[in-house]
Amino acid sequence: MGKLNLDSLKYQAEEILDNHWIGEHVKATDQLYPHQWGWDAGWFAMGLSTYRPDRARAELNHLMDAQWDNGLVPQIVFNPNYKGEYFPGADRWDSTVSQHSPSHVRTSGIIQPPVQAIAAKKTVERSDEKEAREFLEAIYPKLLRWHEYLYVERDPLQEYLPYIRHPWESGLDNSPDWDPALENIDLSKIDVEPYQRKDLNKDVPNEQRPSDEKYDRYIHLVDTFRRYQYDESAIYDHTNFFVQDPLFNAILVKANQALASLAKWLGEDPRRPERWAELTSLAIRTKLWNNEKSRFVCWDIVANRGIDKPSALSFAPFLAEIVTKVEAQTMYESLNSVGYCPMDQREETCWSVPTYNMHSEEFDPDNYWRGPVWGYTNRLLSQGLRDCGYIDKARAIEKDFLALVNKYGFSEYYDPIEGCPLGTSPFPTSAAHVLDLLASHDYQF
Ligand code: 2M8
Repeated sequence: MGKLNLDSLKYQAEEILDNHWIGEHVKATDQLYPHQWGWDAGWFAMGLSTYRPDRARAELNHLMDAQWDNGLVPQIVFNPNYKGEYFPGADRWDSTVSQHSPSHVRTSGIIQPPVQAIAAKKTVERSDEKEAREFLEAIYPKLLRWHEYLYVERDPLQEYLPYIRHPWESGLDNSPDWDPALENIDLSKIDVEPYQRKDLNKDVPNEQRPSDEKYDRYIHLVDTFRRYQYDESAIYDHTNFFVQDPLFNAILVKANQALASLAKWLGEDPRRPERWAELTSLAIRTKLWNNEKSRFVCWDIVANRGIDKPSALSFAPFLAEIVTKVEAQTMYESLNSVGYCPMDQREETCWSVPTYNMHSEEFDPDNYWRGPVWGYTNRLLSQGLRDCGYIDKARAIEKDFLALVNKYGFSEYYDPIEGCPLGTSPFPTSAAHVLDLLASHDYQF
């Protein structure tokens, strides 16, 4: 690996975010995702806060301004200037059918992993005190309401493990983790209303995107949510994709901890988010740990069974230090094995972390979330490893991501064997990951 010029990476990353700044927020990408995305907004704020905390605050404010009055923070806030460029767009979602959606802006009717409180904490830490306070006083109640929505509307079993009801809510859209639960939807009995994908034949080869068969199921879910006017209990009665995801919930634990410390900073009572963090940690450990396989799994609520897949998502509980020392060591050994590119298998014969075990049948090095290395998962896992004391492994994962970006540019994702860039490029979220990473640690590569 050649020497990494970290100053140059920082400069390039800032330039990408600046070029995608459209006045109120970062456009997720020029072609493929021309709107504001919920969890990307959080990652953008983490990156922007390292050099333009004013923009980090604006990014989060723009997203939270589109919050529904039941607390839902949408996966997409649509920009009317790019109408027709993304599918499913504002018309297909038609958020106006919900009594809870905002009237001044159109959004989708699903969510994404709740990274925003974590982003708000970093933004506060990197802002001037006066501006931080003004920002936090306005955004804190909205963040609290967002987490409350997850526990009130998304946890009908009252297990403190909010569910996702669409694969897009996980952020890891077509991970093999969702395949068994998607099979609960019997396509032979459904006429999906006609649609035309907008993600194909653009700047990304079609084989790197999810299949048409997957899209039929995705769109069927969207249409059903709209038909039931985004009423959560009606959706619960009439659809059958409900999954408790360890990654989503580990992020929620971390976000609750961030919220609790923001509460203290403001002089508010931190006990609700603290309690949520404890109860969700406990629930992940008790319900989602598969003893036989020694790993965390997703839980399919409809089939009432674990979905045991060897994906990067199964290591997520590192993130919130949910594991015991013994479980952590077992997970570490698995994460540092040949299926996920171990530290001793270098240089450049593989890149960590593949999002799916490379020795599994379903592994695909080039297809979206079915194998490639992504900044989101690298960032989350390395943070978790650091928190659990696995510093060398964390640094190896961070170094791999920086080296991939250095060698191939700021791509959306990368082939874990060849290392080559995949998806769209430049990808602003990868730029944000790099900025936050460089601001968080001192490297001597
Ligand atoms: C991808 O997801 C969107 C749907 O949300 C899509 O494929 O159209 C995912 O990688 C997701 O994690 C990401 O937030 C989004 C925007 O970057 O793109």
